[in-house]
Amino acid sequence: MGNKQTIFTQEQLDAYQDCTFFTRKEILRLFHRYRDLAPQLVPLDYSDRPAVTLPYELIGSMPELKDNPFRQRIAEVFSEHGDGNMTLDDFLDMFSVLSEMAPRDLKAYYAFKIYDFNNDDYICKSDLEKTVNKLTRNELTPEEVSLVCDKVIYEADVDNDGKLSLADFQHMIVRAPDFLSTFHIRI
Ligand SMILES: [Ca+2]
Ligand SMILES: [Ca+2]
Repeated sequence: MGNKQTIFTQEQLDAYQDCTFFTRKEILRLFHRYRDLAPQLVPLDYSDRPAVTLPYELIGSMPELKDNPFRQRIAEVFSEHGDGNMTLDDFLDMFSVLSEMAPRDLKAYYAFKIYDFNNDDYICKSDLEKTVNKLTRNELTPEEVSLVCDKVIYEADVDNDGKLSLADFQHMIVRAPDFLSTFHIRI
């Protein structure tokens, strides 16, 4: 009997490599980060795809996320059921998009979803107010936040419907890259 430990099958590792920006080594390292959050829940053998989901509270307390004002939204957007609880696949997806290897357009796509707090596929003024409050860590007065949001919408709302579509948003972040600044995480 060999004593070589198998966490993933070769096919699983190939698939993870194909759908993330990670190397095999990084995928295995992230698996162990995930497992270390709850060793009693996460088996060391994933070859039969166990149906394990870790609660948001564990994910959001990771050092890479705990100071990120968007951590809960990030976890919600990447979790399969939108509740912030994550399978290993959700977890790998999340860190892949947040990694420095992910292209800006992909980050922008997810940033848009994260800032769309009410999930209606638009960033309206109230979504933007929540976003600006978090980005500025509540250091602006409500009046200042409102002014910033009006200005952003005025400049970015190309089709003039009073809210930002994904296309409006993609235009905007070319000029306001701060809106992507919380989406770079080195793990
Ligand atoms: Ca919205
Ligand atoms: Ca618009």
